[in-house]
Amino acid sequence: MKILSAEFILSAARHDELPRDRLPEVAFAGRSNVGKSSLLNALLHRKHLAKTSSTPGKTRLLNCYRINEAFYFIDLPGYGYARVPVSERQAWGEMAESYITGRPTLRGIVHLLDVRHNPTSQDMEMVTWLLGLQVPFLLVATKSDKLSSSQLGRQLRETHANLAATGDLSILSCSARTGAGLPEIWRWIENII
Ligand SMILES: Nc1nc2c(ncn2[C@@H]2O[C@H](COP(=O)(O)OP(=O)(O)OP(=O)(O)O)[C@@H](O)[C@H]2O)c(=O)[nH]1
Ligand SMILES: [Mg+2]
Repeated sequence: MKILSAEFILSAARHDELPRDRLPEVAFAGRSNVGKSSLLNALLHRKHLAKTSSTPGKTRLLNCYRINEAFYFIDLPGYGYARVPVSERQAWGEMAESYITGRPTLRGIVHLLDVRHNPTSQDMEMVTWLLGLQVPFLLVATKSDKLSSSQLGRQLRETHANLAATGDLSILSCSARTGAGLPEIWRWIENII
C-alpha cells in the first residue's frame, strides 16, 4: 500500500464519537505494551504518529487515524495491565468491547500477541470472543526481532499449538522495528477494506 497521507483525527471515549463518514476501519487490539501503536506507526512509515511508550497503558482511548482519505486505523487501549485501577481497566475493556460489537464500519481487527510469550489467558479469552463474533481478525505475533530465527520458529509452533484448542487459526509474525512481516499484514488489510 502506498501511503499518501496519514493523519490523527481524534481520540474518543465512545465509538459514537468517531467519524460518521462510513469509511472502512481496521482496529489494533491486544495486551497493554504488546506493540499496537508501534505496529500502526511502522505500517504507515511514521515514527511518532501514534504515541508509544515502554510503560504499559499509553493508549487509553479509541485513537483514530485516517489513511489516504480512504480508511481508518483505530488504535485501541490494551488489556491486562494489572497496575491500572480496576475501574479504569473496566472502562478500557468496555470501550474496546462496545466499539468492536457496535461499529458497523469495522472491517477487521489486527490482534497482537508478544512473540516471546505464550498467549495469556486474556489473549485466549479475546480470541475466543472474536471467533464467536465472526469479525475477521488477523493474529500477529510481534517483536520478532527479539528472537533468533530458530527461537522464532519454535515459539510460533508453540503458540499455534496453544491456540489450536480455540479454533483453526493461523498466525503471522512481525516486527515494528525491522519491518519483518509488514507486507503480509498490509495484504490482509487491503483485502478486508
Ligand atoms: N524490539 C521491539 N520492540 C517493540 C516492537 N513493537 C513495540 N516495541 C516496544 O514495546 C513498547 C510498547 O510499544 P507500544 O506500541 O507503545 O505498545 P501498545 O500496545 O500500544 O501499548 P498500550 O498503548 O500501552 O496498550 C515500546 O517500548 C516499543 O518500543 C517491536 O516490534 N520490536
Ligand atoms: Mg498504544
